[in-house]
Amino acid sequence: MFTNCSLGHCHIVIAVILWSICVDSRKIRGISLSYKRFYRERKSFLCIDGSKMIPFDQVNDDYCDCMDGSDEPGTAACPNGRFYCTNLGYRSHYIPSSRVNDGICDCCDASDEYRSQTPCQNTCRNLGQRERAEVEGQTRVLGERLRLKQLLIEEGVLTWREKQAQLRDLQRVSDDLQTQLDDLRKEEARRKEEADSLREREIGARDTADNSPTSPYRPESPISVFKELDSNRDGSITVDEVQAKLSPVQDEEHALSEDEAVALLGGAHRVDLSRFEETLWTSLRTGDSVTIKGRRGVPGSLADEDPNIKAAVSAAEKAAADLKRVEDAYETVYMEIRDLREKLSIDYGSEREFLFLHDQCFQLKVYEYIYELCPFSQVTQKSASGEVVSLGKWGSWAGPPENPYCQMRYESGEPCWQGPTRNTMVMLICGTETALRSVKEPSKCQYVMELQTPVSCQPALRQRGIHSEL
Ligand code: MAN
Repeated sequence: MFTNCSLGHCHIVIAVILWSICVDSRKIRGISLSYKRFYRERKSFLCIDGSKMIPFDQVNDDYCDCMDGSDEPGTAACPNGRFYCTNLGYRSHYIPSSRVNDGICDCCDASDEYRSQTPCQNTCRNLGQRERAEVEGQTRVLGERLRLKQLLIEEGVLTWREKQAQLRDLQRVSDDLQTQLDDLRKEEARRKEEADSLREREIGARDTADNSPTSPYRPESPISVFKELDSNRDGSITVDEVQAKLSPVQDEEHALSEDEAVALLGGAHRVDLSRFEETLWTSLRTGDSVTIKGRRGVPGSLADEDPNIKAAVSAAEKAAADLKRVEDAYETVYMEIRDLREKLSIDYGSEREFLFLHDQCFQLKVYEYIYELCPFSQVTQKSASGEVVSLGKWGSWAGPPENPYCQMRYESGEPCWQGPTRNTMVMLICGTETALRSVKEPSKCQYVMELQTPVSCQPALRQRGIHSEL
């Protein structure tokens, strides 16, 4: 370029180049687009803080004139100056102007080292591309997580609806059972009444039978029983005869002891008919302590003989068995309803996202413990010996007011030895899978868990602004 020029011409050309570099470096370096309006080439420059007016050629002249450093944006002259890296293709930012031409590349567009020996490369494009690819990757992952979140919400809502329907059905079943139960209770009362009146009738019939030798339902008389027990026909009943012929009502196999036999004979070892009627006969008639071996029913009762009484007794027994069966069934259903109600009455807040967590438990082994989190229910810690300790029962959502659903509190667990009651805070974090990720015990018996789930992902990924153009 200079080969053909005269020395005078060369001087002029060099001077023009140096001047243009100088003007260039003074006017535009280190200033953002929005600040350009303060640096219009006029005769004078007003420091941006308004403190001083200086001739424009003192801007970027490597001498600090303004208190706020605004006259030297492109040089290191002012201690508080700042240099704007435009970084086209990546992110713009300011650096302290002391770093201008310090031999270190700070701006990716190399603009801060315009007069240094360090050969800085413009790497903004590459950096921008890399970051954009990274953000795109993150956006893709987030998109996938949000899709999963949607599926889980739908699944949860579906389950919730099913449970509601189940609850309504169970309510109907329970109402029906209640009606049945009421009917059965009435029936039972009726049968009891009937049994009582049958009993009365039995007593009446016995009295009649006693007075009428022709009655078809004549009950056994004390004489006939006396004769039956008096095996050797010596006109008295002895302890041996009692032990041989009688047994306890509850256990026919069991023999009566001598003392028991003596007690039945009113303290005697032998009784005649009249003593028999006052002692053993009375015991046999009540039928609740001893009976004649191999004999059904109470001696002297009509129950074994009168078909009406027999029918009444077995009807009453059947009614009682039916009642018991229905009552058991009712109890089971009632418990089911109660459990379901309890679960459904859990306050999920306005968020239905978390319904799918219902009825699920998550485990994580940390050192010797296996921790288990059953959301909306409880947290436990199982030690190597198999002992299970409660780390808290579901309490409430505990996140900050702007996002209460990012933390769960489980409280009132097992009391800690010489310490507080065990409590657990569960932090919900965004991730592809739903799993327990960590358990810590930052202070004694106070636990912190991380539950990862797509349901905690939020649509807005906070992206740092990358611009490809000014
Ligand atoms: C058990 C565990 C621990 C807890 C101690 C406190 O070993 O529940 O997590 O720190 O008790 O005594």
